[in-house]
Amino acid sequence: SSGAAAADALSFPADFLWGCATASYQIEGGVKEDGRGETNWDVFSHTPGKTRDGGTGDVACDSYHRYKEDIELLKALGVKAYRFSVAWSRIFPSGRGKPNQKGLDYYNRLIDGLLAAGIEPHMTLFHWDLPTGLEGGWQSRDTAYAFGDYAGYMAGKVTDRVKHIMTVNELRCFTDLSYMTGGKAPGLKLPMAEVNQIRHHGVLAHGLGVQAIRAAARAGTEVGLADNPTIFVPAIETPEHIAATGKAMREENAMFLTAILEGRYLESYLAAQGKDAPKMKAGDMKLIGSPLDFVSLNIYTPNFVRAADTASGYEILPHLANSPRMASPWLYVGPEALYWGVRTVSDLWKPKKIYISENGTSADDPVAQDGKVYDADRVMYLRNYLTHLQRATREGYPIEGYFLWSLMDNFEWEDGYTKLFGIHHVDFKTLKRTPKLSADWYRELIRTNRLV
Ligand code: PNW
Repeated sequence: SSGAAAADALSFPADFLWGCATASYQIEGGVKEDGRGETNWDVFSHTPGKTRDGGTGDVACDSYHRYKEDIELLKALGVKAYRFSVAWSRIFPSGRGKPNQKGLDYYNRLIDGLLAAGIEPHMTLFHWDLPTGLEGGWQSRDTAYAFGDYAGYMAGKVTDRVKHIMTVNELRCFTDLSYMTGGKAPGLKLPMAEVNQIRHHGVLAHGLGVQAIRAAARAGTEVGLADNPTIFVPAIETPEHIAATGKAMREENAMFLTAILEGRYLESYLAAQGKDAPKMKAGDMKLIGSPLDFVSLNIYTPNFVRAADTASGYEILPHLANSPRMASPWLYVGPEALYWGVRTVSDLWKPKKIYISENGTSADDPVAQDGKVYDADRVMYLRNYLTHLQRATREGYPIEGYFLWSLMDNFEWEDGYTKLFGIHHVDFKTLKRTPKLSADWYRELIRTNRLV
């Protein structure tokens, strides 16, 4: 793992953990089955105009019924690990109260199936599908406590078999993009005082979750989170721009990852928010800063930064209309993001272990005559990004593994089914899964443990 010398200039460390990632609402379907409760995304996706072409997760990839096929896909790829998320409302239909055994049974079947196939389950507890029974959603501090209770319950039930638990996925997405800019459920555009409070409830939920998991888990359980800090890349790889990159990383993520890894809010963040700064209770920051066993990063897009004579000491260079990007408008191409994401997090906060919990791309490649998708552009994207991750392993950064987003085409939130990230094509009429060219490429990468 960390720092192990590579066999040659293109190899990954021998025990590097290759995986694929998915999330409950994006793949499961079965939204009314076995007592699952309603979530914010059920409501949002059924509200006209909120998702592209009115897409919903009602059926999605039907993994609630086809999880055995998903495990077969994973086996055929040769991955060692699978990152999936638990639908909170299958376990506690209204977010708290009496647990629903049938919901838990589904995840037990999935976990046992993965283990039988020799695949490590890496479980995320919250990937945005919030039970609507939790009135007020993330606006309510109570939601953070409900999350802690749910996290502790799950840890008690699964840590005999699940050794890696992530509390939440992508703080910025379920706070800012949901309550400030409003593209994601529940689609609100609130004033900053409320947004900052929601951010605080998000990081507090994570901290309460960590504590509850530690209290309930078997020995040997590793706890972390999957976050998507804004990733910075030095405009030029010189000491001054590298220093500016670290500053930007810390400052621009002050309300999320910096708060979690330092157990405090930076003065600069609190000062900038002024009267809109979050209201805290005694002990909150200690909970938020609960020590972690690993940090997982979802990395897609770079932001180039230069040292500058500004108050902060840096300037973030804007993305341009013709900057290279993939099928999703926000997905700018910058393979260096994978290296610099790992390096800045490692240099700033020295976590014991780092994982890439998501990386991948949308692409528009059509189904060819022979029924296969030849997504050479996705292969190009992955090969380039992984070249830079391999550099991080070579230089001894504690990067343990990589989860490709995503195992298969799925419900891409407000983009519905118009932006597809899978390395397996899913025919959403028949639900048949077919490996794309990128799946063949990933299988070969895993087999050789070497860039191909
Ligand atoms: C992540 N952005 O979302 C999520 O964790 C996945 O559920 C999702 O399917 C995947 O990436 C692809 O989108 C993001 O605007 C959504 O920068 C938007 C952004 C980043 C990540």
